[in-house]
Amino acid sequence: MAELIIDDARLKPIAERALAGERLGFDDGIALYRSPDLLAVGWLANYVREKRHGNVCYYNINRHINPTNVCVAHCRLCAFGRDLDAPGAYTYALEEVWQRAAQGVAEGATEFHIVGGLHPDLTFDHYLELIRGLKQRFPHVHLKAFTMVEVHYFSRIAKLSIRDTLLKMKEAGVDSLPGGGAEIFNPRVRKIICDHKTSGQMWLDIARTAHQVGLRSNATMLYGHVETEEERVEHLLLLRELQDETKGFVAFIPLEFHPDNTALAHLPKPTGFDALKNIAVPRLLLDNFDHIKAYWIMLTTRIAQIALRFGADDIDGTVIEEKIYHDAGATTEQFTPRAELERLIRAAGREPVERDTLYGPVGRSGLQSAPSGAEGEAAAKRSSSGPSGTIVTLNV
Ligand code: V47
Repeated sequence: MAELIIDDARLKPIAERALAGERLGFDDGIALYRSPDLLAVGWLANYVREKRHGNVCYYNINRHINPTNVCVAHCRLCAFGRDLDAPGAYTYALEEVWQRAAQGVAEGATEFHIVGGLHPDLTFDHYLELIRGLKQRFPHVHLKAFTMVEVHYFSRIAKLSIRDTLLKMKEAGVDSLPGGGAEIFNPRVRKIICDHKTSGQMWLDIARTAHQVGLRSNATMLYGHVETEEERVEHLLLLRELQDETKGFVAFIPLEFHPDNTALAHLPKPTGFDALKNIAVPRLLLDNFDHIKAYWIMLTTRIAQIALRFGADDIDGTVIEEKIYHDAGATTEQFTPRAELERLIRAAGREPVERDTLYGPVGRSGLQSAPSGAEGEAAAKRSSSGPSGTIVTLNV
């Protein structure tokens, strides 16, 4: 019998509803964020996580490819984007993209994660050629390519509707979309951290259209800069509302803000407490999202590992050559080999399962397949540390 001891009396009614599987609301989200009782919040999130996924923790073998860092958006939150003629600006020729992809395949990648800057001169056709070239050379690799912000930009430069832009991307070989560019949807925050970028409403509209044309996507939230708790909860509930409508989101990834080398470098860095809260609270509010990722690149592998007991069921992938966070001062490695990801997962008492981008099984010898649907539920029930019963004790 598992026991939850709550130090913060305000959490008790929320705990009871979370344990009963009831949907939590705006005020609950605020109370969870404001509560200093991190262990109780994390315990609840872990309960929900184990109910869905048992002891399994997912990871994938992927390769990030950032075709250009030239960007016209000039977001204050970003250390990656450069002007065309600025020192450090780069744009890969298509051959270079394909070479990097071939290296990823040699290392076993099942996914290419492709995002880049909004380049003033590259055409939409160039990006379509990049995708076609990848699909032709590596037909078995899932192409998770271009954020809603890039889709918006492509639609403007190609003078196409969002729907037609997405359809052309799909036809060229894009399989799904990553979750970046969401930041915080609230316009007050966007004005400070990414003025001129696709609005929050537009991001959601593009995600809806992507899901409608059969392209699933991830969703993110960038926390730890100028946003309030209310703005975080609002962001999460907007995602939940859209997920109710489309069921198109695959995973949610909380992204911790890294201020170094950005125009917001004066802001204090988010803390470990923030990191775990921003895994746990989304797990509790996003009751219609299957997966919460602890993105080790920005959390560090140490915090990402702990997050596997605070609501996360996925530690992302091997990554290989991450640029966006490393330009913003991330001190993590750019690559974590499969054996090390598995070691971290096992050391947290979880069972590593390699997945593909959409959480399907990856058939490699010696590796388990990712359980899904009824199979996943059965795995959760079998799990030794799955939630077995609960006593809620108020310790005040
Ligand atoms: O959109 C940019 C963020 C995102 C900074 O879908 C920054 O599986 C912190 O979206 N500090 C890109 N964050 C990363 C991303 C992502 C990562 C992992 C997995 C998936 C997925 C998506 O990174 C950007 C922006 O929100 N970002 N600059 C910075 N200085």
